[in-house]
Amino acid sequence: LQGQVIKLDRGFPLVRTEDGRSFRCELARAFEKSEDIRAVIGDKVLVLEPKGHDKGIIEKIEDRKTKLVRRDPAERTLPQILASNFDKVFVVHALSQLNTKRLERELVLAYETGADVALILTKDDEVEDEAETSKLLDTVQNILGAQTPIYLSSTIDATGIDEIRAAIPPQTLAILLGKSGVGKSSLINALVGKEVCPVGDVREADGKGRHTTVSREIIDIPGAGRIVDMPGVRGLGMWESDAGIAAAFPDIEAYAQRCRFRDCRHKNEPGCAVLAAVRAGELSKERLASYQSLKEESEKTAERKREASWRKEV
Ligand SMILES: Nc1nc2c(ncn2[C@@H]2O[C@H](COP(=O)(O)OP(=O)(O)O)[C@@H](O)[C@H]2O)c(=O)[nH]1
Ligand SMILES: [Mg+2]
Ligand SMILES: [Zn+2]
Repeated sequence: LQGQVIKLDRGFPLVRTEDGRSFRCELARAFEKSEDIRAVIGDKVLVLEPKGHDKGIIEKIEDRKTKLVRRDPAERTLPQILASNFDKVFVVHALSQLNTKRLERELVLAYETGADVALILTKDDEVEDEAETSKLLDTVQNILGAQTPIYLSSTIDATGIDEIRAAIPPQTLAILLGKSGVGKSSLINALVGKEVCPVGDVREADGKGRHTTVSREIIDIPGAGRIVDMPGVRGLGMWESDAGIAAAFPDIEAYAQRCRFRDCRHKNEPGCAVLAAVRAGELSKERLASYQSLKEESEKTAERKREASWRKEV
């Protein structure tokens, strides 16, 4: 049977099969021999249902069409896949607590997945001053580039909920990526129209509260597609993300085309078009600094990976 991993918690992965049933499945023995293979949320799988066995068996994990990858927080030379086969990534921030550094990083990871990317700014109701809202939108627009849609939302007065639902058409899967406390669970509840996710207390969420669940589940939105929250994504360490960085900083990549040296690092090289853009006031110093530090992080990962594979060969 073909199926998809729709829930991950402490138990075995829950798989929904094409005939509409859901049951727990374990990975076939063969996987144990190969290195670190896990089923992740969204994985398309082939399962067997052996007679007299209380679980199904995942025989095969299909190639992942899209995937969200971060550096494994425990093992710095390994990537960790958090979700797969989604069509859209919603990066979620609270309008009132915009964190541009974090936004830049999340955008890189989101673009790197190859899926469509959009931004949701929640808690619109908390910013009452319209001038303040448009100032924040300006800031965000400068980070985002023109292609990425922005949705303002509030679960208090239902702002943006219908628009976001419409952006998740039937048969598609969207994932939410954002810090704990920004309102992801509330948003899912609003999209579904009833309480399907527990909503956390802000103080608990931004403190060391371990009460938020570690489970991930794909939720059906009536009349639309499906959605999954990525809770517990605390550290978003960069895995190699050159494509994501290029997509998140198209302005800088465009200037860099005109640098005199192809391997220009935009630090102090002569004929650097990126630094010229900063001097001309076309590009902010802060944005260039973000670009450079993300780039360095991505390169460091690549280096560590090379070192690790060297060690393996020796
Ligand atoms: N004012 C306001 N508060 C919200 C909104 N959405 C969520 N919250 C609050 O923000 C806190 C965290 O919400 P939750 O959905 O659990 O965030 P999550 O950790 O990202 O899933 C809760 O106290 C919610 O009541 C909103 O649109 N407006
Ligand atoms: Mg939540
Ligand atoms: Zn340069």
